[in-house]
Amino acid sequence: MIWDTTETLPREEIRRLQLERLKKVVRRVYNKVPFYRKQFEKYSIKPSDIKTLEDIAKLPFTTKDDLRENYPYGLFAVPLDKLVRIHASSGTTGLPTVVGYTKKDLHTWSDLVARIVVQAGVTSRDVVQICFTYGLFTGGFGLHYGLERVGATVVPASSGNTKRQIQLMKDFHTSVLVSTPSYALYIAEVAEEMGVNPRELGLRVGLFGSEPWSEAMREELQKRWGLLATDNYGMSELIGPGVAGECERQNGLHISEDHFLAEIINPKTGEPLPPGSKGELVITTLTKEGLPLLRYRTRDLTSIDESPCLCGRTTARLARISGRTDDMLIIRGVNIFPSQVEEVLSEIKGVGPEYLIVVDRKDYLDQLEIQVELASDYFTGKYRDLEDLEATVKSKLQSVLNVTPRVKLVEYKSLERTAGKAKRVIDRRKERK
Ligand code: DLL
Repeated sequence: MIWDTTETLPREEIRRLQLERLKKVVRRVYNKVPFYRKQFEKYSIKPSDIKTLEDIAKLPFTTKDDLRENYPYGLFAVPLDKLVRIHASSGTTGLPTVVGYTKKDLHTWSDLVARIVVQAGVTSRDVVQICFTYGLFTGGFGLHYGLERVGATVVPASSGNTKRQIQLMKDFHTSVLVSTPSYALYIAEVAEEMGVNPRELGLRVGLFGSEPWSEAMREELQKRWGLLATDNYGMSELIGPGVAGECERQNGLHISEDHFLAEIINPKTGEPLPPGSKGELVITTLTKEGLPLLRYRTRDLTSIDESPCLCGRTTARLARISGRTDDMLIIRGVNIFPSQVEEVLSEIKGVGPEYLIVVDRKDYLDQLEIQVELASDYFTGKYRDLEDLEATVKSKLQSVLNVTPRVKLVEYKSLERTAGKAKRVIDRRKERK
């Protein structure tokens, strides 16, 4: 099913709509947001300079630092009395990023989330358990209102208290799970510990997002739960969940292009890259009233595919997010992404999907340790086998990363699980300075 007819517009129509909306948002921020007015003056640009979609490259980028420097409300384009909701991102480094919504923004947001849940196959007959935190994080409330818009029966379970989550699934006949992919895996582990086979809980769709994951993790989730695991992408600054999501074909995340104009740039030079290239995703919000953003640098690495999808939607699709520019670790001068580690591990039998990268510095030299959990069914009882497995993991990681890591095999379930976004990296080098 398709939620909204704009999802199937011919591409020229989408581009026409985008240009009309781009011109409008550029004029609006110029008139309403002093920060943007100053930026335009600094770069000697006028709203009238935007005549085509390509002209967007004339505009300066907006960054997370710009939001922080204008904390909390400095970039808002409406007075506070027009805002009806505030959310904020956790702010692991420094001040949180604050975002605000007008009534119309909330309406749009619910519609955008409705699109992604419908394209994943959710209907009004589903009972949907939301295991995202309800609060300043956009995941809980974002999915909640979109699912209600579709008419699904929402169970606002929030995250944590995992045994209770499983009990709720059983009692309420939950058919759809909303969570981070790592939490979904953890719930399955806890269910198995309780003697419950997750497959017998009868869930049919998983709406997973908010953190990077891999195809191997998708397969694992589909196998453990017996559901269709779909990916969806979003970001608080842009609106929250609902920016892009997979359809049942699981072949890229459809971008709601009538509301977001997506570009891929070279993260080093800021140059726009041609369609299909991999680089940093930059998004301009086309319809947001409360906090419109021009060319927002997401720091997420992906590519865009404009070819038609078998589902009939014409919107361009994002490839799975493969990492963040700021996730990149530089170890002894070599660039390393956590997703590379995940990919290597997914190809080795005997180890599970959970890992932790620990970076430290000793005698001015970077040290890389990768802790890898054994798979749940790994048991031979022979020390020699463990040694062999460790050597295999080490040599495969070494050949892909071009750095020699110390590999530490750890017991199944010994790495920390979280109910939110998984933590894959501990970098102790900062403490050493
Ligand atoms: O995570 C919004 C969201 C909530 C999306 C629920 C999907 C579901 P933030 O907390 O602001 O917003 O974090 C945004 O999370 O820049 C990505 O790095 C990462 N991220 C979000 N979705 C995905 C995904 C929400 N599907 C940041 N795959 C983004 C990979 C994702 N990374």
